[in-house]
Amino acid sequence: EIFDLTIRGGTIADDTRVFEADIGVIDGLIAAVGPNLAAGRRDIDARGRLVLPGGIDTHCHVEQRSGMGMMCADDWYSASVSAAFGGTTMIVPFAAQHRGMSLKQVAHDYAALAAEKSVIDYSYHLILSETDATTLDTDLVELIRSGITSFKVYMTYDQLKLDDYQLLDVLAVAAREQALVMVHAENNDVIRWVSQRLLERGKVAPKHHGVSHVVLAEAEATNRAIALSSLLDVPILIVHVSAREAIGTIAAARQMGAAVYGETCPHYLTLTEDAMDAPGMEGAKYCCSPPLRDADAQEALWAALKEGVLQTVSSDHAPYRFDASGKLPFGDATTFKQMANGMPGLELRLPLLFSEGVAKGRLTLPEFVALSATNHARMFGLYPRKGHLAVGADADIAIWHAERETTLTSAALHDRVGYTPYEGMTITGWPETVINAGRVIVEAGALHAERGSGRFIARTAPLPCTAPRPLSPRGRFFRALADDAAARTPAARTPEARM
Ligand code: DUC
Ligand code: ZN
Ligand code: ZN
Ligand code: ZN
Repeated sequence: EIFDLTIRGGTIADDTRVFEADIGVIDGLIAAVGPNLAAGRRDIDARGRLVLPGGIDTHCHVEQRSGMGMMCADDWYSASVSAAFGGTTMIVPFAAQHRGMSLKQVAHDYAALAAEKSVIDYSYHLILSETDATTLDTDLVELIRSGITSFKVYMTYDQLKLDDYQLLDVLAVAAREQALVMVHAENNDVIRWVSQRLLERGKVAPKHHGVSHVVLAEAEATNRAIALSSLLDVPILIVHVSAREAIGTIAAARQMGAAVYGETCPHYLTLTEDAMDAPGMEGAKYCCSPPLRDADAQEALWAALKEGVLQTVSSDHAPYRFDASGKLPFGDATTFKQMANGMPGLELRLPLLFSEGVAKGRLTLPEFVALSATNHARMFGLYPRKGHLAVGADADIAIWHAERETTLTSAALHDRVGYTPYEGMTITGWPETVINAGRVIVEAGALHAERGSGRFIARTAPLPCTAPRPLSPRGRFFRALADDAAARTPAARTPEARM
């Protein structure tokens, strides 16, 4: 059979090795990997280029309202286009349940937006803010079984946070249904207490965001999340890890055999807290939660990626504009408590990780591939369909020019945020040609993909939830208690049950 597409002469990397070969694509799938493949209907000359799996971004906010009620500037169209230009061929953002909303309806509505607009393959996670019986026992179970096999919970933000009782309820469902729980781990009361005192003293500038989201708040909540998950011996992923202390806690738990995983983001690896000191309101551009830390934290993060303590690098793209719609709802009078939290970074996730990681010798190419694609696929139920370049996998491929230098400007990006935290920075390496399911979607700086042409990918059980490992006796005991019919009555889920 004739290949639809042959990629010829490139240097291929997957998460274990680097080798020279051609790739042949038929009907959106990789049909052959080897030397001297036959010509395709179309040939791409990849000599002198790197041929890598397309990136998978499993933490980004798209067409979503934040805990504070702000709407993202990017919808599924602009976000997916921006991702594609940065070498990412699949995104997994969040369908967010706010209090009082039906989880099923939230997921249904979000799926419709994605289907109409995404130019690349996609799935989504859920954000849970309610733990009533309908949410947990009906809607969540149904959604997990339909391929939405992961969800996020918050330990902070008054409008989203779950208390420890609720977290245990949620973890029990995840254990039963083999879903991966992503945890935003920060201690809400520590942040509230410090913030209140700063505000009372007139300390309202952006940099005080960093003061209030103190490392101890992240470290404490990380430790508590791990303790709760250990009670049921259920896997969790701590998202956006920023602090050395949190890394230490995760590493220690893993050492003890706990199924605890960690994610970090490019901004924690490349920027420091000083950015929030910029004059006037400029610092608001750099306010995210957890906040940027110091050079010592960065060093710990790079080491944790290298050592496998953290498994994924996601963008945590939080597209809020530097205007009244996001960062500055009250103009220059906006306090650090009123700004939208988060930074844009969907398009630059991989270029930054490549430049700061691979080009600077901190990461090998296989490590880069694992952190940008393979581990995302494994951890979120997409492997072996996605995340590697092997026969039978989806032809999701980014062809990189490893030496190309680019000076970053917001104007050259494809999101709708209007600024980039990396303005003026020069990076090395760029994904010039991007292929999703055999379609060349980005080439020579131009988009060749229709709105709505991306496909929903139903996910299987995440690897952390299925990897054969003996449950701890404690986990077995408390899981049995959670599975007990009495523990699953609607009444047991009400606050009155909390005696
Ligand atoms: N948490 C996120 O995951 N993203 C943006 C802001 C936040 O607090
Ligand atoms: Zn064909
Ligand atoms: Zn978060
Ligand atoms: Zn996020």
